[in-house]
Amino acid sequence: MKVYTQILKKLEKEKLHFTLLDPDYDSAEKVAKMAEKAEKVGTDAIMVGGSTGLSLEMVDKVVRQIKTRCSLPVILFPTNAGTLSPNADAIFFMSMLNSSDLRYVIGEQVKGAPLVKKLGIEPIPMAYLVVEPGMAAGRVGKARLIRRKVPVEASHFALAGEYLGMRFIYLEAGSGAPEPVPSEMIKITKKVVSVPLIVGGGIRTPEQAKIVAESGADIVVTGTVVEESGASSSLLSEIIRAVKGVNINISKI
Ligand code: 1GP
Repeated sequence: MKVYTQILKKLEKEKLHFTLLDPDYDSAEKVAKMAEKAEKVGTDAIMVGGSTGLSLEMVDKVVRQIKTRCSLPVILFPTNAGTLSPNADAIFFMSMLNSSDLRYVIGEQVKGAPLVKKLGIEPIPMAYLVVEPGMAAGRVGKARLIRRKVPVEASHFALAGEYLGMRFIYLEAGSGAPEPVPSEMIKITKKVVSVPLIVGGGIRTPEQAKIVAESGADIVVTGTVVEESGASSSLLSEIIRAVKGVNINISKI
């Protein structure tokens, strides 16, 4: 079954949690062990990506290692067309709609599309929207950051993404952001879009994960918390429990 179909099927039953792993972190073996732990505590997919300093070799090595230890779908979360591992199950074929640089809106996508076809990786179209503070993703992608105080901006971008045919909308505060995407922004965005909403960046506690899910995120992404907690997976386990404890209909009421 295609990764996209698997995700939609799971979303009929519960909210999901994806773990983002940065191939730049230490060794491929270590990253693969994190994926293994994340799977054990109930994460639903592994995303592989990072904003800076990645090579195809690093990404591919990490993807291959992860596949030996973990049976979850591995989805590429790329910054550019140069890091497309043929061993990944799928790729978030994303456009940063609020970038001021065409390269991140359509340039890298034009370079990457023939490669994705040739390698046979499943592309999952996604609108990627970077919210203040944006962190490295905002800087590298030259984002015109969506202002935290103007939540409606996010919903307009999201709706445009949906009308352009994107299958997912990703609201991103940036990896390591001091705070997650504001709750009000998630609520307003969820109200207008009908495709699944992914929210990530700055989620470090089960309480924050719960608020993000209750506000309307269908999929919650955490990265830093997994990398920082190293050997311990109890915090991740609590975060996942908090996400899955939120009723899928809560934001439809
Ligand atoms: C970044 O949203 C992800 O793209 C994860 O962010 O590292 O802050 O969890 P964190």
